[in-house]
Amino acid sequence: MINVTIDGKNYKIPENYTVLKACREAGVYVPTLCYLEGINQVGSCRLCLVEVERQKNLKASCVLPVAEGMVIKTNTKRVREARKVNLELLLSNHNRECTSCERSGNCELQRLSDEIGIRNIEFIGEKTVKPVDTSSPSIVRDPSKCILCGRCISVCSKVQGVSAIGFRNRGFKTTVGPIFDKGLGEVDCINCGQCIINCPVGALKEKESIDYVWDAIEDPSKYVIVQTAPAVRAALGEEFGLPIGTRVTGKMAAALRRMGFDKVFDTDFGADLTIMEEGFELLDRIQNGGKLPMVTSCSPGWIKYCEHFHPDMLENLSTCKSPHEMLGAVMKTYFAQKHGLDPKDIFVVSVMPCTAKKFEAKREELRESGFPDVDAVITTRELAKMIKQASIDFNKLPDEDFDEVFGESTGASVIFGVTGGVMEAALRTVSEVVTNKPLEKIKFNEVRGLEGIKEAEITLGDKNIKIAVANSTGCANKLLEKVKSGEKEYHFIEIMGCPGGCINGGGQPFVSDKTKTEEDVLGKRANALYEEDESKTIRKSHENPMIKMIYDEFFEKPNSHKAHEILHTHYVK
Ligand code: HC0
Ligand code: SF4
Repeated sequence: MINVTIDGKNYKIPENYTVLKACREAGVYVPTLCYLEGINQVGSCRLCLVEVERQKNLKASCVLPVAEGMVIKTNTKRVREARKVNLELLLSNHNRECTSCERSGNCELQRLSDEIGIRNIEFIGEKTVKPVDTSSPSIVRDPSKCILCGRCISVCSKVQGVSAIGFRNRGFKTTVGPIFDKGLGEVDCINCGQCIINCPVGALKEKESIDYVWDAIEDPSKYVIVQTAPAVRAALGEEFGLPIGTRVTGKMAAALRRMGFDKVFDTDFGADLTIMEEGFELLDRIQNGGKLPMVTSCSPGWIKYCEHFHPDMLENLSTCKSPHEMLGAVMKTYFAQKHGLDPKDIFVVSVMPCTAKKFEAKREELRESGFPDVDAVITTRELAKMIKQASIDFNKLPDEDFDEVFGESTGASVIFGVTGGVMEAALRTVSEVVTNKPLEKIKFNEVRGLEGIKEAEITLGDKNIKIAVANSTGCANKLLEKVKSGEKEYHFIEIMGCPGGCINGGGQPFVSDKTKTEEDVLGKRANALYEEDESKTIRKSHENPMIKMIYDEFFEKPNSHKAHEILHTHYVK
C-alpha cells in the first residue's frame, strides 16, 4: 500500500492502482466517457483530467499510476475548465439531436454535459459525415453520434474475441467501423450487442421491430403470441426506475396482456423442453459413442462465433434449437393443431435480452413448419419502449401469471438466463434420469458464479462426467483451444455468448460506467433469477406437468422422430 492525498485527504491505496481507481475507491467522483475498467483504459476522452502537485500538465487519471506521496486535486478551477473545453470539443463534432436520440435520458454524454455545465458550444465547425449502417440484422450504427471513445472496439476484441470493428482513417476523418468501410452485416460480427451496451452514446442500437409488432397486434387476422426470456424479468424493472435486481415477472406478464397480445407465454417452458431434449441427447452421446464434448446451442451469438471461428466444432453442438425457437416451433405445430389455427396466422414475438436472437429468428434452419418459428424478436429495451408508448403505468400494475399451459415452467428453466444455468438445469434432470433417485442437493454451486470459465467433475450414477461453463465468446475461445490441443477433456460444455450470460445480453437496459462501479449489476440480476428458482415448487424440468403432457400428447418421448423434426436442427457452414 502507498500513501496518496486526494483533495486534501490522506488515503492508503494499493500500488498497482491508477489515480482514477484510487479516486473511485476513496469515494471521489471523476467523470469519464471512454473508461471501462480493465477493458478500455486509453485516456482518450480527457474528461478524467486531474491536477497532480509538482507536475506541469493536467493528467488523464485513468492511465496514470499512483505513486508514493502523490498529491492529487480533482476539483480545481483549472480542472473544471479543461474538462469543459474538452467536452465542448467533443460535442462540436457530434450530432446533437438529443430529443429524438435513442439514448435520450440515459446517454452518458448528455448526463456529463449537464453535470459539467455545458450550456453553449463555442466551437462550431465541420462535422465528420458517414452514412448510417443498417446492414446487420441486429445492430444499427450511426457514426454521426460516435465520440470515438473506443469502448465498443475494446469489448468486441478483448472480451468477445471477435474484432469486427476498429478505428478507421486518421485525424478528423477517423471513424469506428468494420474494415474497408464494410457494413456490420458483411463481416464476422456475431450480433451479440456487447458493443451496444458498452457504448456511452447513441452511436449503436438494436435494429428495432417495435412497429412490426404493433402492426401484428393491430391485425385482426393474426393470432399474436408473446414469450419472454428468463433474463428479461431480472432487468426490465430498471427501465422504470426500479432498483437493479428487482424481479418483475408478474408486472411484465400484466403489461404484455394490456398491450394486446392474444397469449402471454414464457420462454421458460421452452427451456424446460430444451433440457429434456438436450439432457437425453447428452446421455445418448455418452452411452453410444456420439461426438463429445457436447456443447450447448442456445446462444445465437455463440453459434455464429462457432461458425466463423471454430467451424470444425459444429458437430459438437447440441442439435437442439434454442428454447424460444423450440417454443415458437411448438406454437406453429402442436398449438396450431390443438386450437384449429392456421400456422400462417400465428405470429410469435420473442422478448429477449439479446440482439443476436434477431439474427437467429431469420435463419433458414429455423422454419421447419414452412413458417419461421419466431416472427419477431424485440429486446428488453424495446419492450420497455412499447410499454411506455402504450401509456401503461408499469410500476402500478398488479402481478399476473403467464397464460396456461405454455406459461408453466420450473426453477430449472429460469436460471438459464445466468451463466451456468443451462448446465445446472441439465444436471438436475440428467442426474435423476440416470440414478432414478431424487437429487440430494438441487443446487450445483460448482457452476454458479460469474467467472469466465468454470469446470467441475460430477458423478452421474457410476460414471464421472467432466463439465465446463464459459461465458463470453472470448472465454469460449480460450476453453476450446485447450480442448483442441488435448490439454482439457470434457463431456459437456455450456457456452453463452455474453459475459455473465443473458442477464448481460446486448438487449438489456443500459447501465452507466458510473453505476457499474458502484453496484454489482450482474450479481444482482443473477440473484433475481436464483430467487425465482427458489420460489418455485417445481425446480426440475422433467417434473413440469405440462412438459409431461406435451410428450404424452405430441412428441411421445425426448429425441423421438417428431421431436427431432420440430425441435432440433443442424448448423452447417
Ligand atoms: Fe437467454 Fe435462452 S437463456 S439464450 O440467455 O437457452 O437471450 O434469458 O431466452 O432461447 O430460455 C437469451 C435469456 C433465452 C433461449 C432461454 C436459452
Ligand atoms: Fe463485436 Fe458483438 Fe458488436 Fe458485433 S455485436 S461488433 S461482435 S461486440
